[in-house]
Amino acid sequence: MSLPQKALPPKYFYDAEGSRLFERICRLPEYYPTRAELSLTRAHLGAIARFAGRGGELVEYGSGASLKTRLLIRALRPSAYVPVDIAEEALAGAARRLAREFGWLHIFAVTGDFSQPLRLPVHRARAGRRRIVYFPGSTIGNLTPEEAQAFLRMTRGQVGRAGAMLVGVDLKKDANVLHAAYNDARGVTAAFNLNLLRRINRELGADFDLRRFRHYAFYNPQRGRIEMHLVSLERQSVNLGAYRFEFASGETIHTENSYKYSVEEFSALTALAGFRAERVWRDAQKRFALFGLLAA
Ligand code: AVJ
Repeated sequence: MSLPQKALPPKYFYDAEGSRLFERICRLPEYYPTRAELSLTRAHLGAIARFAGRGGELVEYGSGASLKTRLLIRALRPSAYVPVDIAEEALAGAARRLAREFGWLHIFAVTGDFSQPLRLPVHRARAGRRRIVYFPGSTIGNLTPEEAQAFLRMTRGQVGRAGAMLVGVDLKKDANVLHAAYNDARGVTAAFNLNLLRRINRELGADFDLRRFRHYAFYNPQRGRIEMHLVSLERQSVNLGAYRFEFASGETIHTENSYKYSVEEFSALTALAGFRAERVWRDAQKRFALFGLLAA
């Protein structure tokens, strides 16, 4: 917040209310990624299961217990399922529901920030169990390509030589389609963005006036990313603990990037991280891709 371009990391969106708002985003008609990923997962489930192998240890970063996770658990029959998420409540609820639905499944939920090297519980029942890291939802799009490369490299270390990774990636497409997805008619994305300020007010005792900030999202074609900002509607100052932040009229807080890749771009990125993009599955409209990565 002290930098010339004020910015907040998107991982802080996901308090209980933010997690609920995100679930609503996923059901919006304009927000195609969730449905596109679900549809490609359904369409290619058999091939995905053959690629990942059955009976391994399935680690999932982010994204709670969605429909596509259930499909995968049913198809892979993993020996253990390790969901990792920063949103504690959402994670606990999801793990409970999965435990009820899949009585045979060993679940080890880990509350944590997977952008940092994380220690995963050691419970591999037998040596030789393969570890599969599942990173769906295009969450990797929140990272810059440099950060994404470092993250993939870290994950490459976690899965080892015999392991694999499944990564969901949102693809480059008509900027108007992208624009609509992050500027929905019902204003749910706007509420999701503004909720970050409400959270800072509540948890850090700041005095952001939400009526004086507006959601602004656009596609930046040079960078290949959606940028979300909160625009100050007037000149104002905000108190946050011992700090005081001045805003010029029109000045923004950059709250999120959502990178979009071509298949070639993302394949090249994985190669720089020690992976090989062995398989790429896409939905019928080629909006979204699931990459099956093996150690190079
Ligand atoms: C959860 C990061 C994949 O970038 O599309 C949705 C978050 N932000 N609408 C995305 C988000 C605004 C989402 N990810």
